[in-house]
Amino acid sequence: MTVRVGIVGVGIMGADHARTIVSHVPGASLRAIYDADAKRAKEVAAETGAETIAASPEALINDTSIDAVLIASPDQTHGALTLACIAARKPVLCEKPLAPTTTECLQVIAAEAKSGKQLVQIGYMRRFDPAYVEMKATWKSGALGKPLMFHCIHRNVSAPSWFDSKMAIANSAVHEFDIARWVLDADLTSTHVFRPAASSPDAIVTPVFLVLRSATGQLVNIEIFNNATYGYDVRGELVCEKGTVSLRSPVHTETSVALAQAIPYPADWRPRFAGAYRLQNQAWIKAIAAGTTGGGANAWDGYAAGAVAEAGLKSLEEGRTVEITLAERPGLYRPTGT
Ligand code: ISE
Repeated sequence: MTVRVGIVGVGIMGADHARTIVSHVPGASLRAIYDADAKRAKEVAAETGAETIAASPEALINDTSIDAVLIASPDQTHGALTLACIAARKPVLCEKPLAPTTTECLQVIAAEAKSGKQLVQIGYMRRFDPAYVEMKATWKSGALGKPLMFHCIHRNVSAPSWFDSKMAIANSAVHEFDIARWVLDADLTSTHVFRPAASSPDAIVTPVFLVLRSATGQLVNIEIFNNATYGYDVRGELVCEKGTVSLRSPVHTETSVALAQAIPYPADWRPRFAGAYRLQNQAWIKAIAAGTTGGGANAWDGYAAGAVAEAGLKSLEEGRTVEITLAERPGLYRPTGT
């Protein structure tokens, strides 16, 4: 069976997904794309060979020749489009975050639980990244003892001026929230957000530094620095009773010249997580063809990361530690971390 995919939103991430689907995902075809920018849609269709350009997101979602939908439109559209996919009973891979508010996330959970079938996967692709997979397997093997602390660093080269500290939490740190829950097998129960003083009055650098606790007692600290300038750099070190396990980024070469040795940094997340995106999309399509769900983060996980983000935004505003209490999990969803 070929799974015919439609992609809503072909900006940076949607176009990347389109390329991944056509080049690296056996059993999938790119049936249609939609983008609010018609010129962009045409360019991506020409590049990827997408069969048609849909007139609207709704037309794409309800098109009977489309089996599965990938949502990569702006964050604030995710919730409503995911609900439309559930109403059409179509499997959907929605880019993170599931929705900007937990109220909206819970609407998706309620609709999916009512449909009785898991249709939603969230694009928290790090769960497929070999380095994080190995990190989790290493502590689970018991060789390092129990985890105590998880240090997470997330640096981007630059971000637009509207990408403020709130966006750092709602759009960037959500990756860390999800992967910390997944690696530790535990929900996050409180957060406190700190910010360094601005280096100058007009500085656009807006790093945030979060300290969180997990339900099983570990401390997690997260640095998000979206204007780090030197490269895209994601680091993680899990400190356990008898040792630590750290992520290594996939690099292929190092250069020695002019009395220095250099290892390159990617300009953004796409090269760093290319393997994870491929594995995620392959698993999604394979599961759809088999009539099952694709593993990865489900709608509940999307809600849980959203709840941490909401608490983080509150902490940013109020300057205090904010507790995180999750709603009751419907039976449709597997326990945290599995
Ligand atoms: C972006 O939306 C992503 O998802 C990237 O993975 C992340 O590194 C970046 O900070 C986000 O803004």
